[in-house]
Amino acid sequence: MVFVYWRVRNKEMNEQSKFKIPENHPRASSLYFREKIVDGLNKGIVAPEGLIAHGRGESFDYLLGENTTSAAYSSTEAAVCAILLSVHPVFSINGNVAALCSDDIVELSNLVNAKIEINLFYRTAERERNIKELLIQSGAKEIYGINPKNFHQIPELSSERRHVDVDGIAKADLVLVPLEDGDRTESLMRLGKQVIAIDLNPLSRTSQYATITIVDNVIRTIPLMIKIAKKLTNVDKNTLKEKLSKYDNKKNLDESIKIIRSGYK
Ligand code: PTJ
Repeated sequence: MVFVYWRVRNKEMNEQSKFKIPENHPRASSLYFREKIVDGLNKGIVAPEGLIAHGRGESFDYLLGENTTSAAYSSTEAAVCAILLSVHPVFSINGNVAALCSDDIVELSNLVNAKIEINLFYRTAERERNIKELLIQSGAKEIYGINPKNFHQIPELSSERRHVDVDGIAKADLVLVPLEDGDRTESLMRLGKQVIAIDLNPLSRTSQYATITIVDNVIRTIPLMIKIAKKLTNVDKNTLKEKLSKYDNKKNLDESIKIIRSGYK
């Protein structure tokens, strides 16, 4: 099933690829997404530093076998349960995530009733506008985090990420932070919010501090979350709570680290 999904996806991406990287190339998917990131840079969506972040992600992905591990599957399922149980979920979107998977982000946000907020580390008004436009093209109705009149500051956070929307992250009880840098997760947790991180590096501060850490590539995680959400949206809350109660983030992180150290998938 997963194989069929990526065969179809690679065919589509081959058609869009400027360099027509062959679909049967062993790392075709990774190369298509590399092209998307560069395209995002050229369109003023990705920060130049985003290319370096992507390269760091690629190296961890390589060590994880460029596949969703069973540990990543469990954390993805737990994350969907937590989102469906939350009252005010918000997806925090940066340049890399927008360039890699804006359509999937919008589809998932609609499925689980989550708001989308743009929150940039290398914040510029121009990139915010470009990212907003891309998300609107992908079908988003409302985008938070870009109107300074609506800003609230996260205490103790000095980076540009401290400005959050009063109607978005400021009042969220759960924030999805795909591909995140540094110390924001700790601040959000101190404010009593649940944080779901998607980060290929299980050792990052974000991964270590989040409530639920998905050690996987965002390009695989968001489509998988969509698939799981479609199955779970009509499941009753007690069943979701029971599934979530069985999840242990520390154990799951240790499992991902073990996979990287051993070289097995
Ligand atoms: O768009 P902006 O201005 O908000 O900037 C975004 C970046 C990503 C440039 C910024 O947040 C940054 O510098 O991030 P870091 O500190 O490089 O951290 C990114 C983390 O995401 C690293 O731990 C990477 O291993 C991981 N990562 C990179 N690509 C992916 C990823 N995790 C999941 N999926 C990926 N595709």
